[in-house]
Amino acid sequence: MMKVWTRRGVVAVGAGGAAAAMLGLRMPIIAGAQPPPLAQKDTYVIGYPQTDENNPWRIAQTNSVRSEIEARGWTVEYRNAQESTQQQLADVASLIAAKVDAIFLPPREETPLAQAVLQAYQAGIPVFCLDRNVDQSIVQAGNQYVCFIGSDFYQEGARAAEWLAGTTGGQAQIIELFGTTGATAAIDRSRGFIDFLAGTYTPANPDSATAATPAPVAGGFPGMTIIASQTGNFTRDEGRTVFETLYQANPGATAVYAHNDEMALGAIAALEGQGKVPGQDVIVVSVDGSRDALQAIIDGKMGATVECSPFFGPIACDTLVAYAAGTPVPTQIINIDRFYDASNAAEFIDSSY
Ligand code: GYE
Repeated sequence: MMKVWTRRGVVAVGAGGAAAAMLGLRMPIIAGAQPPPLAQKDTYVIGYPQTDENNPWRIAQTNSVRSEIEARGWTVEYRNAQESTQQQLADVASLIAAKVDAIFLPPREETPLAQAVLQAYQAGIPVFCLDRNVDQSIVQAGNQYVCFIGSDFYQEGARAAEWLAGTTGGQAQIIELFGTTGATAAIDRSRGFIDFLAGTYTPANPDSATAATPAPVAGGFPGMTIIASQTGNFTRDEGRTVFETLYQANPGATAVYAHNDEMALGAIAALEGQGKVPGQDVIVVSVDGSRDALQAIIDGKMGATVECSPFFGPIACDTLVAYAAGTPVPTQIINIDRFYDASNAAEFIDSSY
């Protein structure tokens, strides 16, 4: 879906809306708002408030964004919130105060960071949301910020469920390792997985439709049950400790669905620590496509992982240049991702991160 901007400039937020934003309340979308314009320049200062650097996916994302910005002779104002939503809010505030030209924002949690997007909008700084999105009941792409660039997480969840249903013949007792609570990637990966198993998954996004998009299965998979679900915060350590506890309480589990590879690798370590054979006693499926995950697939410990590309640098910078030139930019730009299992992990491991 394309959205064309007419450069009508920024529509002011009413006093009531600003007060509501300060109180952290949800506020209605400002109809007819336009993202702040961006001048065409030879060089830009880009604010990049990263969520954390605690896993290979994040490090790969930062390297991609930073190296692309620097290759163009632009400047990056980098911040690292170290997994704190409060810190990321403060980081965006500091980038607004520094009057950067634009912000590439990977929002840690979608609702709190919507307020940060609103503040950038009020300050006249265009925001491009990378990899995670913000709460659309507070701000919207094409209105208060330029666009969302990232994967279709809902589809990722469905693809993981489809593979698991096929591999287990529709019979599984599943432990779900949830990503960061409040993060788009976690919320939608969970929904897509649950909906596919329930038979209610319907491809939601025409922009990510490919031959690999799971077809809805009428009636779903009644033999597949999520017996426990808890956040492991997208990290390997928490994935391991949380899985240990959940598996002790649910020794009949036959599968793990982790919202990212790091937590899946933590679960694999926990299984091995308990004398179990991951890939046989318990089937593991996750999302990302990191090097360690592809190696675990080659080793037979992980069954499959849905790719979620972290390489945002070129697409983010190209989109910014198009926006500055007044070229129509889609309000969402969806990455088309691969799927890795035993059939292709060896082929792609060298290009992984
Ligand atoms: O899957 C995970 C990271 O938001 C898509 O965040 C991203 C996710 C990614 O920490 O590994």
